[in-house]
Amino acid sequence: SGDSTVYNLTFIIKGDKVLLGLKKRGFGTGKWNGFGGKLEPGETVTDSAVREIEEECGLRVRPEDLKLMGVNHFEFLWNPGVREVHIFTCDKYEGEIIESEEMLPKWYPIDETPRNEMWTDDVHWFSLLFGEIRFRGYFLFEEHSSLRQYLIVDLDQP
Ligand code: 6U4
Ligand code: NA
Ligand code: NA
Repeated sequence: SGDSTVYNLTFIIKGDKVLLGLKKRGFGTGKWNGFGGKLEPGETVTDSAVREIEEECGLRVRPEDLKLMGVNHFEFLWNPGVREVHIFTCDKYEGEIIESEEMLPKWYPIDETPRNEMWTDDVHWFSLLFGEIRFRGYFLFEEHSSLRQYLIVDLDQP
């Protein structure tokens, strides 16, 4: 949509564990999150996700194995523009997990993720990923760690 910046964000899943990365630089430093980033010119959102996963944790995935679970729109009161984040899960991958300059990867049990060290919005949609419930979200931040308002629409509820 119009003037939004598009990002991808992927959570690698193995059984009851999820691979998170501790962000070591840039936007969201010090937070645990999935792997991802901004689209480069000419990339599709899935091509970009494949590239970011390999850059940030060393794993190779195929675009057709990425499952789109949600699309979130984020706005910050102090900053114009909208961030549109396409959120994927993936349970097929190859290669060895490696620490990158940007991320320190670590497996967490799905119900023991470090919520206080993740983005404030994640608590509102994270569990939907594992119930395989697709969603759309809107989040308005008034400070880096506080939400003014949010809305999540669940697309798979009967
Ligand atoms: P550079 O350094 O320009 O290459 P790039 O890797 O393209 O950066 P980066 O690392 O800033 O992008 O990407 C931010 C990542 O954080 C993306 O995967 C999107 C994700 N993200 C942004 N806002 C988020 C939020 N509120 N909650 C969340 N993830 C968010 O869980
Ligand atoms: Na990134
Ligand atoms: Na990037």
